[in-house]
Amino acid sequence: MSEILDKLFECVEFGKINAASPYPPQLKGQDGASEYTQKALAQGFSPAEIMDTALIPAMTKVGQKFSENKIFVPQMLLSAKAMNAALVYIKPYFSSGEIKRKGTFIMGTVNGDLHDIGKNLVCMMVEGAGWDVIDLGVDVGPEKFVESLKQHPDAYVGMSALLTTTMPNMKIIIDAIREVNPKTKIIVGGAPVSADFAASIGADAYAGNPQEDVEALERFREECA
Ligand code: B12
Repeated sequence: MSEILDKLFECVEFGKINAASPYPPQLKGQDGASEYTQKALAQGFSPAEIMDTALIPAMTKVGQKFSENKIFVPQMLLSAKAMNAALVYIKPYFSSGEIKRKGTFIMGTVNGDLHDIGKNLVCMMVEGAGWDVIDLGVDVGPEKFVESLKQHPDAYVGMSALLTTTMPNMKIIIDAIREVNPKTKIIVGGAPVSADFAASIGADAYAGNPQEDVEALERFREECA
């Protein structure tokens, strides 16, 4: 890999957003993901090459480190921010069709629940892994999920719940989705949710963290190919 893409990988892995950002201390005063992405494009690297050899592998590594408790929420948030700073320059190529998205992921925190920190992390990591993400926000009931699925019938769905009192709403939403689109793959997550609970409400997968979510989406994509 070229030095510039190595540097971009490092910026995303360690959460160096741009030249002005003081974090992480070992990269203080150096360019960040924003500058390196612009430089890489100016030097003729294709957006797809930048995504596939620097940005996505860096986010995959971040996801793995988070799964293994080697880094924690603040570090992952900074990495996701660095990724987003890079994506600002890459996104125009998604809309032009030069880069293909892997698919669409519709995500929301279920009705009655306002916790969105985990959901936002999942959205950022999934977007960083090359998916189009539709974030429906918090307090999302069955109607909104179904409406979004009507607009994106091939999308995969993710739901988050942080309250034991809102976990049952996941089943109501799944039942509503199955009525209109029985084949939609649905992933559930959130601190009180477990694999057993996911199975009991008819979800297709449980994922404990954003990395597992990305892996489940990749599995579903391969199954559908
Ligand atoms: C921050 C917080 C709040 C904030 C939320 C701010 C926000 N914008 O989200 C505020 C102050 C608003 C809040 C309010 C309340 N909260 Co609160 N809150 C928390 C707290 C401290 C942290 C949650 C958090 O953000 N964690 C960090 C994120 C990164 O972790 P996470 O959400 O679990 O997400 C990770 C995974 O679960 C996973 N994930 C999450 N969603 C999904 C989805 C998918 C598809 C996948 C694959 C993965 C995934 O990925 C993330 C990264 O690994 C927790 C305690 C705790 N330690 O968890 C209590 C907690 C969740 N809250 C609790 C309660 C009771 C409430 C209130 C009812 C309090 C009250 N009496 O008003 C209200 C409810 C408001 C409502 N209707 O939702 C209880 C829930 C208890 C229970 N058994 O249900 C907890 C556990 C605190 C406690 N110990 O009592 N809360």
